[in-house]
Amino acid sequence: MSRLVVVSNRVAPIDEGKQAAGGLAVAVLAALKKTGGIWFGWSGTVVEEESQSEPRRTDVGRLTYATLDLSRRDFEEYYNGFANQTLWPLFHYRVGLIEVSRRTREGYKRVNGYFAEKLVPLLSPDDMVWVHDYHLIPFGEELRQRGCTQRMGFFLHTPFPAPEILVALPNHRELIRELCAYDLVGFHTHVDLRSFADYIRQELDGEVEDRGPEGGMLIHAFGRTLLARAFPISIDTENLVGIAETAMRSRHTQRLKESLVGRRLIIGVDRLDYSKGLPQRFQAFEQLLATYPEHCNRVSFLQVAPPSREDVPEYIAIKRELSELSGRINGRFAEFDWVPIRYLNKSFGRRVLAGFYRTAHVGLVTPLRDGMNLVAKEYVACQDADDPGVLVLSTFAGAARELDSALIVNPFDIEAVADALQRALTMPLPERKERHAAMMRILRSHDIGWWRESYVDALTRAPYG
Ligand code: GDG
Repeated sequence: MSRLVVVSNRVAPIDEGKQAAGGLAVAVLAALKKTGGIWFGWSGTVVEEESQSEPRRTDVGRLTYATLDLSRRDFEEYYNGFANQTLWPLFHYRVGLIEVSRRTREGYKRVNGYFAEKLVPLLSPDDMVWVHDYHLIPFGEELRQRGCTQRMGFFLHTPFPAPEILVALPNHRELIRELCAYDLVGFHTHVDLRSFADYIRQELDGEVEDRGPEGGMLIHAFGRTLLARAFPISIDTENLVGIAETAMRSRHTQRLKESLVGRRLIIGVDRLDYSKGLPQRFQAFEQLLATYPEHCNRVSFLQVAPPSREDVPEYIAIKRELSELSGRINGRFAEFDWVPIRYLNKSFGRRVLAGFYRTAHVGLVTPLRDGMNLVAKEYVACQDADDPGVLVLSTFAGAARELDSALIVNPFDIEAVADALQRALTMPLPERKERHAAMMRILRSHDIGWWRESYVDALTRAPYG
């Protein structure tokens, strides 16, 4: 079996251990352990001098972690700049937020070139290279320009926007040419895949051969042939079911339960990001209390929102907005013995979170756009099958394509989300069980192992030309 080389912006810190690692890190590690290989990317460290050092290597069994530091300039232009102020908002349909600058685009290219330069000496001819996410779109082309002929795949963790959105990016054609340097391009959903195929047809006059729902689409563009396919990412379902059961005995879960004194709980868990629809979610909860006052002093809303990308102005702004909003709503409805919104800017361990999910009667997941949204899947997996909570899920999360037994909402329609909350809080047990069972069937058949294996299998079959 060929060795796997995984390239991602961040390499999950080795000493964080399994507990702290997110779903993706677990999937990547499992794939790497199977085949042996390298996990290559940024160390997470920013240094003052120019980035030119050699990768730092750590061997753990058959697995090598190889990481590079970024200079302050590279961090600003590549990471904060083009990746997070241009591509992230663009791919999440927020054209009004995109920063357009030649400087950051060049910084993005430069860092991808620098990373590729440093990976080349570590590669063997038979390796398979699997590149992750929007930070590293040009990486494959940079490797090819350096003579690499290995099989190369890319997986996009964000949505892929409709062509009408993508063309707002100057040099969008160049970005898609870079994407077409891979042999395999994976998306979360068929909606993303269709947007990519539409771009190829409309903007490039390229050819698209549809091979059916599981077969993906063969793309002929820029003189190359590649396979584009949907691979909906998932969670380690069975493992999480087990964790959630034992988490009910943990001290944190007990404390949460005691603090509710019989009240019901709605939970949201998201990185603090404007794509997650948090202001609209807070307003929907406010609307619930205003329209259905019987829930006052009877329901609490716990929102866990660890800060992220704190150097980017839009993230500073959303943080301020949410503090003000939660303060105002709490001021309007709170009683001396009840605070409606418990808004927390910090993170918790996976086990603690699993206990919180299981305690909550409603999981409220309302992004304005999301590639997949793993929280939705985690919430469902953590429920007690005999008395499950209800998932309220945005139609604009990739997860809504699979979890169609959730209460699907339009997150912009605040009154409708409030009504869905009301329906969730009053849903009879048989309906809750039926919806939960339907979603669990999907999460069991399509777990993170399925995702990893189907992607690696498709990459093994490359090239497609
Ligand atoms: C990107 C795409 C796509 C959150 N708070 C804590 C915590 N988390 C964990 C969750 C979940 C993960 O972080 C977040 O994953 P999401 O999928 O919900 O969202 P993004 O971070 O935006 O991820 C997304 C994903 O990539 C995978 O492809 O689904 O669409 O945007 O696992 O549980 N984990 C812990 N403490 C926290 O406080 N331990």
